[in-house]
Amino acid sequence: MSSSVDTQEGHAETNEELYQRFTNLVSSWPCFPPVLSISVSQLYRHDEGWHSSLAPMVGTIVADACFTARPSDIVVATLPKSGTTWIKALLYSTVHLREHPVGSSDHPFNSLSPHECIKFFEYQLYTGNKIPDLDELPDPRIFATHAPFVSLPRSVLASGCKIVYVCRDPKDTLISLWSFVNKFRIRRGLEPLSVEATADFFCDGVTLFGPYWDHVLGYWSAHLAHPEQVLFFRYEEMRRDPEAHTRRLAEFVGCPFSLEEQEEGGAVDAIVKLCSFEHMISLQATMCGKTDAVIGAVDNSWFFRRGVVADWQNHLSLETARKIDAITEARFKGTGLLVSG
Ligand code: PAP
Repeated sequence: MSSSVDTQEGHAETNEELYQRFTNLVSSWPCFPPVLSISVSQLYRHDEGWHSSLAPMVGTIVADACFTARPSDIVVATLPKSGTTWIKALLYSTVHLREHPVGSSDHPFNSLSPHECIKFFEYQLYTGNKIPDLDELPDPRIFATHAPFVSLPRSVLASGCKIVYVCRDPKDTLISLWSFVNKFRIRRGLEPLSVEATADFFCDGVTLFGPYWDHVLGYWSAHLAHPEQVLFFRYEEMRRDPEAHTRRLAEFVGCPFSLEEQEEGGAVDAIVKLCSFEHMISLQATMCGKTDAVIGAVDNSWFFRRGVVADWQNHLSLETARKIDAITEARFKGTGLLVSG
């Protein structure tokens, strides 16, 4: 795509120059080789204190500079492995229920993964020297990001558009991430990370878009300050009552189910079943499809592992679990984020 961006100095900068400028900036920040982080490539530490590999970090900064949000947009925000694929599926099928009734033979999920239906700014849209033209997309446009709240595109905040955040128990997030990153490491011929080494990096915050606790706190504070703009869900509570969360989600984004849809059509149940782990893994798009991302094509099946709560008990030592809980307790105490208060 050929376009240019006006710089503060007033001269037009090509997309290549813009990406190069931000690549140079990120390259000047501290970095951690893959042996010192949960990653397959070097992780950089952003000025705002979070970590990611080069291309998604540059994409995040380009999105901040170039994305123009509309008040009607919806942005899904998560840490990796917190339930992104699931919330994307629920949100997309809810917002598009009338065009794509659940069970229709041409439902997008039959051929596309939720990650192709709702794209990440930093992995799919603002990549490869491109500034995508998103103006033609019909309302409501839905995007996703793993970026922390402090690094969201500034127009997202200014527009007042809706932000849907999902967090998950850090121990399950860690185990899910460990398994996912090792798939990439094995594919690239790298030694898999041990669970204990992964836990150490996680606790030190040297993990994708982490520290975990900063990420969650950033969106939690935003939710407390602007509950009408930032919805805050927990994976564990979604598992417990997906129907109530789907209704809440629909209301929050301004697409509530009609009484008829709820009572006669069973729309909520149908969406919950459509997006359930068990149904999603049986889809052709999951079993055979891939999603293109700046880190390479990812098998859609890699986004599904077990989909349960507390699987960490099968992998982490009690000592490590206690260490993570102690950090969570210390960081979340008094914020209202701890389940016990
Ligand atoms: P991403 O951030 O890379 O997109 P994300 O979807 O957040 O990944 O995380 C994947 C986790 O969500 C996996 O958890 P696990 O490793 O503990 O199993 C995956 O199984 C789970 N997941 C994916 N889809 C669903 C779903 N429909 N219902 C419940 N959990 C799901």
